[in-house]
Amino acid sequence: MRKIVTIERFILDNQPAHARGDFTNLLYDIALAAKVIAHQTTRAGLVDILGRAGSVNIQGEQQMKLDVFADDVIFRLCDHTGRLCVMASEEREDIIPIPQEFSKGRYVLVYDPLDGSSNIDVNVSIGTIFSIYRCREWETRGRLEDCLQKGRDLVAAGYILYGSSTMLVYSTGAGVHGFTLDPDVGEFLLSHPDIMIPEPPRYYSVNHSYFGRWTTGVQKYVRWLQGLDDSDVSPLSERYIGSLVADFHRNLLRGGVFLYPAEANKLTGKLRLLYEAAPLGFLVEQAGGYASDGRGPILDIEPVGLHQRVPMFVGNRSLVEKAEAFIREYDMAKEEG
Ligand code: P6P
Repeated sequence: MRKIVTIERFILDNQPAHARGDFTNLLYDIALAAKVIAHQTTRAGLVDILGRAGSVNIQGEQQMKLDVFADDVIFRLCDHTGRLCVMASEEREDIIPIPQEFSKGRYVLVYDPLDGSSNIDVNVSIGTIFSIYRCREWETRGRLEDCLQKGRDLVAAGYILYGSSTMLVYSTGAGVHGFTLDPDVGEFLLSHPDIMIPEPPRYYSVNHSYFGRWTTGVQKYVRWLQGLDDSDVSPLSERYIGSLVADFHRNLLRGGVFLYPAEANKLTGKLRLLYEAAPLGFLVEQAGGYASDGRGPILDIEPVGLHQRVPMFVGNRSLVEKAEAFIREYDMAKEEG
């Protein structure tokens, strides 16, 4: 029988050289938030927490009761611990300062409290995504600049997937590790150590209904993924749940590519750089994959706004680089005239 390793034990045994109590305890805080949110998501159908909260978030999206709950849990678990200098949530317009009455810390927490929340009331898996940066300047309380950091500067990132089981997957820059929640004892136990995206890839994930809105390069790439037009790719199955964390997780464990390209009326695509693309890009590179906006690494994009969106191609490096090749040949060449 494999040894039983709790996430707390794993974090402590594997904390990076720069980490002191704050960093390690911040990861503990996130694991606790995951347990609290998981407890509600698995009961959402039983308690009055389903459905719309009657409010709209900064994205103009109807807020579901559960994503407001998740946002509140993370904030209330982390605002007073003295580990953070500032927070930013995908559900809120501006940065979230640490209240004056609490001491400030050395880290920044950027999070999407519940991505895919439109799937809540049809019982499809949903997820929380988090990113941890260092504060740029230690002596000042957190500012917007502390949140606007590129993915290459992440010190940790991860997600919680609320599905058939609840999993927490994270990296501090030393590989990607997955933990599965044992609800009976309330512990995340190490179940997927040292995750590497497998070869050959098996899936591609995209919303085909937008085919007519994509550039020529993206259209040709997707047809290539489908094995059409003299494609040389080994056959891939199409899997698209419409819940980013679930689609990403499947491709991470089985090999594949997820893409949400730019569209004629959405030149920057739909997904958010800070809350989705950068943390998942950090994870996939730690797992041997690659994340691109179609022209270059997601992790090298300098954010200019909290809610900045980017096109996203993420998964096996070979598949993502092929997307860049099609875009270079059919879109960028045309742009350069
Ligand atoms: P579409 C959910 O709303 C989300 O932000 C991601 O979780 C998901 O990958 C994407 O949007 C789905 O978008 O346009 O295909 O419905």
